[in-house]
Amino acid sequence: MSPGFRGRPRPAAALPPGQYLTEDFPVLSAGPTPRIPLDEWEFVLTTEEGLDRRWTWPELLALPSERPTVDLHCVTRWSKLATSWQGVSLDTLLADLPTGAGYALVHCYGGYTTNLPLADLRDGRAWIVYGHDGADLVPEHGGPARLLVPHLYLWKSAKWVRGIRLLTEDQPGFWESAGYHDYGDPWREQRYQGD
Ligand SMILES: Nc1nc2c(c(=O)[nH]1)N[C@H]1C(S)=C(S)[C@@H](COP(=O)(O)O)O[C@H]1N2
Ligand SMILES: [Mo]
Repeated sequence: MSPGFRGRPRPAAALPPGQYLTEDFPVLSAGPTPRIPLDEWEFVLTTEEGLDRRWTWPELLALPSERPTVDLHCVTRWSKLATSWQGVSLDTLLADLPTGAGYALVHCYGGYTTNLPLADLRDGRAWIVYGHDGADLVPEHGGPARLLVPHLYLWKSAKWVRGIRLLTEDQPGFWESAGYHDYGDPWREQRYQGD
């Protein structure tokens, strides 16, 4: 048994350019961790016409959930592979919502925002997650619930998510206004504006 050998190595192609693997799960937050009592928690989708669709905490938990296992890629260059989550697909939340919007601006308890095209929230690529590794999602990592959109850099996976506003025009969020890339595809290494 050679030291340090643990099973089959993953192919290098599993990591986007400029990323390294980490086993632990760093916490990156731009401000203090908000604590949201579950009886006050709500998630609101707002269309470009101003139509609201709201879920309380028990209503969110009552929706069909999925258990995605996904790789995370942070713009600070760490990647963590095969992380497991539980939550509700955005396809479920967006179903039958009348919208022609092309963009989404995600809002959080605490004030953080991030933007992405609405299409990137569809087709089984984004979830509102409340479970991680078989337990409730801890506050430091975004509990009670966060957005998980793992095909983009992790700053798009908004912690303590409160709502998503659908927009006809793109509007930059917190890091996007500070020089980070508007889209943030790790495989194309879209870290900063102009990449
Ligand atoms: N509300 C909120 N969401 C956020 C952030 C934040 O500061 N506030 N940081 C983002 C950044 S830059 C990263 S890398 C990830 C970090 O998630 P983690 O702390 O669970 O590793 O959360 C993202 N979501
Ligand atoms: Mo980040």
